[in-house]
Amino acid sequence: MSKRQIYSIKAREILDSRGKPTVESVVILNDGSAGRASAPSGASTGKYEVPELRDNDPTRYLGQGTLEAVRQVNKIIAPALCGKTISCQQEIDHILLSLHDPQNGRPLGSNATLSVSLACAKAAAVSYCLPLYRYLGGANANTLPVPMMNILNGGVHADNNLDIQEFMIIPSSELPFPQALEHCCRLYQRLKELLKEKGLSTAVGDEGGFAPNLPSAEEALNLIMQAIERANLCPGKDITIGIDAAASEWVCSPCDENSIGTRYVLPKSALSHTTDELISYWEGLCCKYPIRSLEDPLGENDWQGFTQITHRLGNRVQIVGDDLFVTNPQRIQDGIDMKAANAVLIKPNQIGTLSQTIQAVQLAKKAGFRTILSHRSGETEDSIIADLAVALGAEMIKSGAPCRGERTAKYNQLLRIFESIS
Ligand code: 2PG
Ligand code: MG
Repeated sequence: MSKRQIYSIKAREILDSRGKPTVESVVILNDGSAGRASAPSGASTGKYEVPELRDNDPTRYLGQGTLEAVRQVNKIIAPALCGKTISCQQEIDHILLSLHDPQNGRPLGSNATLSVSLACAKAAAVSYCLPLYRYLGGANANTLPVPMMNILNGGVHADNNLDIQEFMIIPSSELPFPQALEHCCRLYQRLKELLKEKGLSTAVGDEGGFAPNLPSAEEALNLIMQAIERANLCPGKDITIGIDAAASEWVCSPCDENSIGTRYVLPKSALSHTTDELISYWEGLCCKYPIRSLEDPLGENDWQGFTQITHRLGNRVQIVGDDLFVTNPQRIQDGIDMKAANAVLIKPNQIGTLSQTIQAVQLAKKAGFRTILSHRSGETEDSIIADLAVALGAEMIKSGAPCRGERTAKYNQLLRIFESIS
């Protein structure tokens, strides 16, 4: 019996930041080392994500319970993985992917597989007496990601009238992480001040950004510009802006045969655009404001639109595929071949295991795409994406506003990592 073999795996149902259940798994090794990890959960979920498993039992948590996923961990995963060597992450993940639920013959839920996959990596790091970012990243993992902070929320993350899901601020990549963080926090507080002065709501959305009702996206951007100046920061230099449109939520139908692409109808404002019109709209906004990053500016099936917008704006704006790629190496490869973006959002729960997440990052990096480790709108206090961002050398991290403990947990972990590598 080796000390680095898996001794036990146990899951439980816990709550995420929206008060919905999710899965937490604990992996214990023969040497007593333990790793605990949980699965986050999205709201603007991409169609091609590996599905999470929900109970659909209306008598518990309005059907959102995760006891079935807990059962999958305890009854299917644990027997298959106990006795395996913890440092063989790829083999562990390969087994996780090959398992099927005998009750329905289907692959396991991503909330079951991911929580175990991540908990295994954490247990291994403990056993080797290394911080997780060092265990996974080796000696070269010494660069911290630039935060992209979502300070104004809309779309399905807030009950206001903004169709764009996220307005983010991006500090200069020249700054050490703590200073970059300070710039973002200062700006966030200045924005709050400004909203109060204007009699606008300072209530926050799911990711901690403010969620006021505003007449238009331009008005949201104008407020951010004012807040940048109030924070004594220079727009375009100290701070640039990122947008996540989450435009898969806007897709209405494919256009008729005389027009190219997809028809988009923005659910809150009822504005309607073709692919071409939407691209021109983004181009106009990028000319008017210091926008450096555009995530999901088009829907998850609009590959041609993505190729077109990358061709038009890609030399000055980061075009990020989230729902388009769903952290899936095959879809990322398609995107590379089609030049459909120049950056990839990386969300481990979209694909379900750590090894596939690592593969997705490596593939993107090899093609010169930027990588952004990302939280989900439904999060837990697990800060693993901070360690993953450093371990995998991701250029950026997206973890919401500097508000709400499940968001700041990731930024705080990066402060700890910064201290230990400085
Ligand atoms: C996104 C994410 C995180 P959700 O679209 O990028 O901000 O949202 O987790 O709801 O998919
Ligand atoms: Mg997104």
